[in-house]
Amino acid sequence: MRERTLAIVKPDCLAEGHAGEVIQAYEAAGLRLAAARVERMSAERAGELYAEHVQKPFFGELVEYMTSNPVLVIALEGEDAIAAVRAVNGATDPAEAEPGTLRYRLGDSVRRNAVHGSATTEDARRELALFFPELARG
Ligand code: 3AN
Repeated sequence: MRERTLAIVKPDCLAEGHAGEVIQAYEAAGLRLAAARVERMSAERAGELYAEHVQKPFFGELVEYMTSNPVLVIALEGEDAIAAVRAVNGATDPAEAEPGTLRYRLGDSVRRNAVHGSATTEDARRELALFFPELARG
């Protein structure tokens, strides 16, 4: 099914100059960019992005990290885009990520894991609406 999803190049990954490598990996997986923007997230927006984790002990440090420097927010589209991005990203913990995945190559730890990708159809819709409201429909 053709889908849209949201990916984010996290602050340290963007600052270290890996944005091109991330985009190349998504394009090599058959996805195409629908929109992209560099932005410094507000704490409010980071809190909305990670609303499902609000009760977790790491929530505060997660918001602090995601707002520490600009990120690259990317809307991607293509066949099964949600699963495709997550496959390219790899496991949440880089130590458990398959060789060749972005988190294996670029992630430092479960907290600093290089990239974000929407987890479900519902999350993709909600996250696209947060960053690219013009794409959220369809
Ligand atoms: P994913 O991003 O693979 O969907 P989630 O939704 O479980 O993974 O986690 C969202 C973000 O929260 C992760 N990308 C990571 O930055 C952070 N995170 C997840 N688990 C932990 C943890 N145990 N300690 C610190 N940060 C975490």
